[in-house]
Amino acid sequence: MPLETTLLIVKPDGVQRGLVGRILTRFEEKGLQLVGMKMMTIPMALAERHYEAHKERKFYPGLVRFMTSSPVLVFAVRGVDAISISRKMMGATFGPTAEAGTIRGDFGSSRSYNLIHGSDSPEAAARELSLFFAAGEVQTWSQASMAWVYDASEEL
Ligand code: IDP
Ligand code: MG
Repeated sequence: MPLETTLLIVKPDGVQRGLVGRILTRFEEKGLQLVGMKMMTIPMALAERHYEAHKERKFYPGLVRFMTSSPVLVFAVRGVDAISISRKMMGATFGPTAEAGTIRGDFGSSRSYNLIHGSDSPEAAARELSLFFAAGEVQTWSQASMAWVYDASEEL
């Protein structure tokens, strides 16, 4: 399984509801390494590019309006299989039907205000990381606890 870096965003509803800490904590607790973080109000043009795959969908204008309406917390985590692990931790797209135990399942009750974005493939992760982080902003650092997160003798 590959070592991956993925792009996550605590959406405006997560920031407004004071859930940033609790959401970030879940990723730290899982053993994913924090490698980038910034608070920002997403400019309209960036939100449009980020979600351009959904441009033809009915919900697209509302989605772009929502994502630019208030600050977000953009962060990046790294780990073995980080993309699919993060997606599992987020839960299914809609709060009301997301599994309990996931971020959306535990905190979300809306189809559009669903607290968190996460890249859904290696290609999306590369694209989104470069949209939100300039070269050098994503860190490479040695974290002592990783010796106890991964079993070095284990076949990955
Ligand atoms: P994802 O965030 O789980 O990857 P996508 O299908 O990529 O889900 O949709 C992107 C975002 O657009 C969702 O997280 C949600 O905020 C919003 N969205 C998706 N489908 C709908 C919908 O049917 N109604 C309203 N908003 C939607
Ligand atoms: Mg998506």
